[in-house]
Amino acid sequence: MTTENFPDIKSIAYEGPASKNPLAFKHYKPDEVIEGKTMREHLRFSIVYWHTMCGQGADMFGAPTALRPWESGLSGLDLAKARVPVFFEIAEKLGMPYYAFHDRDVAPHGKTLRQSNEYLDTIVALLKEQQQRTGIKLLWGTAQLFVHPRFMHGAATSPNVEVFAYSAAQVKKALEVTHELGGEGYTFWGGREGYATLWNTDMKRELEHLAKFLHLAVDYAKEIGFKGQFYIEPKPKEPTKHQYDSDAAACLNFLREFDLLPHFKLNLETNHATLAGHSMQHEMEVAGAAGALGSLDANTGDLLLGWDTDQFLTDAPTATQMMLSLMKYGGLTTGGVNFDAKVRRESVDPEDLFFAHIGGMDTFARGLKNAAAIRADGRLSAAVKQRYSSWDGTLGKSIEQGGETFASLEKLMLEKGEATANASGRQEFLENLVNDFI
Ligand code: XLS
Ligand code: NI
Ligand code: NI
Repeated sequence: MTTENFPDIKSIAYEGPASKNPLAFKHYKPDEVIEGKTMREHLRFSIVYWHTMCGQGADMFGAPTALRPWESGLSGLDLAKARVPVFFEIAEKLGMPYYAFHDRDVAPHGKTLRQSNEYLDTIVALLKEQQQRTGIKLLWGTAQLFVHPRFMHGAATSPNVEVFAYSAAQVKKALEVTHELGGEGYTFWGGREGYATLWNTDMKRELEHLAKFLHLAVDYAKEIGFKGQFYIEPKPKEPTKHQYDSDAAACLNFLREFDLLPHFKLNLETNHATLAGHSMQHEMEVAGAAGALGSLDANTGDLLLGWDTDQFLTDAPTATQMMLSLMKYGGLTTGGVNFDAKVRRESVDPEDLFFAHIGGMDTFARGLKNAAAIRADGRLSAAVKQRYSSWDGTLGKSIEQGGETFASLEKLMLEKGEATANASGRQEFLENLVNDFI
């Protein structure tokens, strides 16, 4: 690196819970071993290009606010080039093992598809150099199929067949560059794959087109030897009023219906879960039970604002729930804890990017430690096991193994006359137990 953009900020170190240094980790100690793996290996933190480098603090009522001295006077490809070393300096100082990007956040839109591809190639060469210099790896790549006006009616679900074709070409290229950069995954978030009104929408046809599109992507990945994990990222609404990938259950149903489940896992986002009227814990349990828990977009919404505010998660109880579900289903293998999160519009200074990520990383580190302690204690899982213990007897086993019919169960209950009395669910007892670890 020739010039440092943050000369006053050194690599962020672990100083422990008593530290008063805002540029230090209080909980994230990358080499600390928990349940046989280091924290670094458990959490597989990832920083995103779009919010970190492209987030300018604009909202639908207001202009950009962010102060980004490295951008001054630059635009287009020059701006794109200038952002690359800044991004990697931030990522490296935070000790991020991974990053993620959309094609059009790293490189600008060209006048034609060919020119866009050339711009992308130019930047990918720089990303590659930085990956080699720092050892930071690509968690996943993706194509931005939602900002440009051509995607106003959707990309793969557009009624305009040439937009489908354009989207295919764009994803083809995005897969190629993800592969070239050694990306460990590729994400589909259906930015505009949904509808604004059903009066103009053939939903069945749109869903079939979306499935066709994903199959073409799977085929092309095979063709070029890309072995990374494919993810689909649920979100219920915004920008469309109904997104087809609305929540984990809807995504799983769609993937199953169209024979895509063997090729996809879910990339779950905390803020999307709550927009869907679920907790993140719920979404993780749905995906985990289906063997499809792939990766996490780690952020949070504001309960008093009903949209995707993409804030950094600083709530230890939520992080604890998330890490408990994650560990229950075997932890992260290909995915990561990906900070799809942005600083607030009022947090205008470059160093706010550091405070934000440090807080997020510490919060997940706390969640991890809390979850490991709850697991070591064992009372929570023992209580769940106990709650189902009637199923471990002769009758339960026989039903689970297919040994009973309605008639045999009727016979049994006519003889008994009434089911055994129910035991307490102990909700408050268990809430108190969990709280003892937070
Ligand atoms: C938007 C999504 C998006 C995806 C990547 O709400 O979270 O950022 O993660 O396209
Ligand atoms: Ni996301
Ligand atoms: Ni989001």
